[in-house]
Amino acid sequence: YANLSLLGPALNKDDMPYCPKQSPLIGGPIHVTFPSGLTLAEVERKNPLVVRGGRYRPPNCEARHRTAIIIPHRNREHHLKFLLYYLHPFLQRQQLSYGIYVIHQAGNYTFNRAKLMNVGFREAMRDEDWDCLFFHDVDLIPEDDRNTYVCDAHPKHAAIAMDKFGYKLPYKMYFGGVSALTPVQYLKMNGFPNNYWGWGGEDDDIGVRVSLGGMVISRPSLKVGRYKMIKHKHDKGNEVNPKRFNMLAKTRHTWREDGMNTVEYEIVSRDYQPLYTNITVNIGTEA
Ligand code: UDH
Repeated sequence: YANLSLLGPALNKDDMPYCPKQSPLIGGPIHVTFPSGLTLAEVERKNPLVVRGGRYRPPNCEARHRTAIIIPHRNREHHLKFLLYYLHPFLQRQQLSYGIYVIHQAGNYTFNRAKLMNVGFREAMRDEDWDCLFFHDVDLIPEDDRNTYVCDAHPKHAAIAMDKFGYKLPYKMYFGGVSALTPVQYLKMNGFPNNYWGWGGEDDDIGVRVSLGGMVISRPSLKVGRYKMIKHKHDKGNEVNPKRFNMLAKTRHTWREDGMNTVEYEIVSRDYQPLYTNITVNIGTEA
């Protein structure tokens, strides 16, 4: 019998060809609805190739991009379920290697979205050398497959067209909802601010940091960067921050002293759920 080794080595992961530059699985607009009775078990069943901690690699090709999704979270399990329901298949159609991180603020103290993002950045980078991080509100569902979750040459604001703003950019410097930065871009602007407690201002501070870091905002087209927001009321524990305008006026003096270089926190737990890595963190209280 012929020596089987003459047929060459069996195909293993390292022999896989790179995925095509443009995924053939990408479609166009996504019709977003919120099916009642949806469960996380159902989402798991629909995503059999997602492994522990919400990680995925394309099965038949080597991904060209490694993207981490960072979701700041507290008390929005209902939204998280819908986001995971849409996001997993969406990222798989884009043939990305990806991981989803939910950064859960422990306790009942005032919410701090931007600081949770800094935690997410550090904790995700501990795991893997991600080449792009998507900072993603839990209640925003992408509505077009062509909104690729990869980074650009400059920090990207992906949620340019949200339904709640009539699918238009509300103002030129808006940087809220969903944004994407490479680790180098993130560190160039010293990450996000740690001192915005409560609702508002932090996203504008981040937008200002982009230009203070010597960069500009990159955006997809209005046609592609569309998002549907899951309707909700203001959360308890995330009251409007009355100091936000005063703080914003000072960003150019404070950004070097407050951000990724000063973030302090205590990990309460890191657990690997089937559809995401949950990091529960104590981020302290306002100074
Ligand atoms: N978040 C939580 N839990 C909270 C507060 C905020 O998980 O208690 C996260 C979540 O990812 C959310 C993000 O922080 O998507 C931003 O907070 P937000 O949704 O409150 O901010 P947004 O500006 O909504 O999207 C404002 C409230 C809308 C009230 C409109 C009433 N008509």
